[in-house]
Amino acid sequence: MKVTKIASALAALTLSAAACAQADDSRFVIQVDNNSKGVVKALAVQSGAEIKVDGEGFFAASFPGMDLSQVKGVLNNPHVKLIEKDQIRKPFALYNDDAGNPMTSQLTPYAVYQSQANQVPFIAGAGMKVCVIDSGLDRSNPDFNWAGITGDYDPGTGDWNVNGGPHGTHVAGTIGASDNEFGVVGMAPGVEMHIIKVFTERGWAYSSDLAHATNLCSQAGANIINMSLGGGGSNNVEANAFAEFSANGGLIVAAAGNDGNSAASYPAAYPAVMMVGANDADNNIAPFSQFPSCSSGRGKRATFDETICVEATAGGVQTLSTYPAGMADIASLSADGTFYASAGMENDGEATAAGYFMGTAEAVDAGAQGRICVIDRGNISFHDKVANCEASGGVGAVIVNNVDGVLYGTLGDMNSTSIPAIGADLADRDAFLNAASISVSVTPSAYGYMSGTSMASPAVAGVAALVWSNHTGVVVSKSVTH
Ligand SMILES: [Ca+2]
Ligand SMILES: [Ca+2]
Repeated sequence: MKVTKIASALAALTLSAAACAQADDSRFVIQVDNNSKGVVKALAVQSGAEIKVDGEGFFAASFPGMDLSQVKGVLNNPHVKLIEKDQIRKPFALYNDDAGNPMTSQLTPYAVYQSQANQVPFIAGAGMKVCVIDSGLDRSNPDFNWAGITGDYDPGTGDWNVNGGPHGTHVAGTIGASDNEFGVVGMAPGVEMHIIKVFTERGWAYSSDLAHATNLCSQAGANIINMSLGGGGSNNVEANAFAEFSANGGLIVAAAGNDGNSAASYPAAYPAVMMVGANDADNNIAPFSQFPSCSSGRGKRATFDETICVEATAGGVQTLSTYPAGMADIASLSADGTFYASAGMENDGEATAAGYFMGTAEAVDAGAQGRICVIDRGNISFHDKVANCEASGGVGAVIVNNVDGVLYGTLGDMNSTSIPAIGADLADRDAFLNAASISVSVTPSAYGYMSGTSMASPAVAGVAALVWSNHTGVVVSKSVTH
């Protein structure tokens, strides 16, 4: 099998994002016969309107500051058939995480849908084993509930199954989190893993550590290695270890790096290691994802070499995965029993109550007593909005974005509030305004979000295990012809 096929299956299409202009509330569509359109357009322009679309039997225009009845007033002409509001139509996000609380139900991360990993069954027992060289694993997370997870004790970093920070646990979940009733699901759910702990939360590793780890991965019978790590400068011993693992039929993937520039990060830049960049849920390449050149040498000696630049990308922006117990906060938001996308801002807690719309919440409002405040973004700080909700007797706050997408924010370092506060998506605003009951919860969780090429690399390692588990007779080689 050509690994490059996996790469091309994963390679993100870059779509240019539609310009995110502020929606115009004063836009109207006017139906009028083509032969009378000029007169009516002139009337519109006379009244201060700006023509936006000149269509077949209609035109659309913006009438600043006017409502529908005012526009009907200024366009009082017998040729006009109908004047109506120009409704806003938005692009949907290409891929989304399932909405809900992973502590109580299983959510499929967007990257799984994006890579179509949910359409292929992982064949357990096909001999796949992914070696995760990272910061160890919190084995207590209920999404690592199968027997085939092993690891090595390291005299420097300690037991592999004691987390050295959340990084390694998050990475491992993206590869293989169990397909059960809660948490998340990995690309190759339940794949055998071997964990090598080369660093802890504030630590780092050396090239020699990685060379040694690669040998341990081989000894453990791994056929895929994931390294969500890197640094500048090549090293001969390290390069040889990866080359040998690859020559023996293994696949090594590593993160491209998060500096958003064209610098090469090792081990990803070694020919024997597949370099993985990050894309977001809309198939755009993440701005932080490094992109070293595929060319080396100059002038006539310049050569093109796909093995020294990004070979695949996968979801690595706001990636939901496993955390060590209680090390993440996760938010959930529902209205009349339906879950909506949300992001926790601050203050652990849970509340269910009738909603109360507070506008932009710039003042205390007795109507919010005992209710969940639904608050529009804008004018004052998130903190002051939540503080006004709480001072009004509100029991929870939902701040709704004023542009597309979930509002990710915090209440700042000087937070004086205590009620759970959550950011929400503008697209869901009407659901909150019309709901009889809203539930908000911000709770310590074993699931949370991280962004980085470190999150993309394990997605590729997991997809490779998934695809390979269905085609065990083939030899995987990074050095195949393209
Ligand atoms: Ca799960
Ligand atoms: Ca490479």
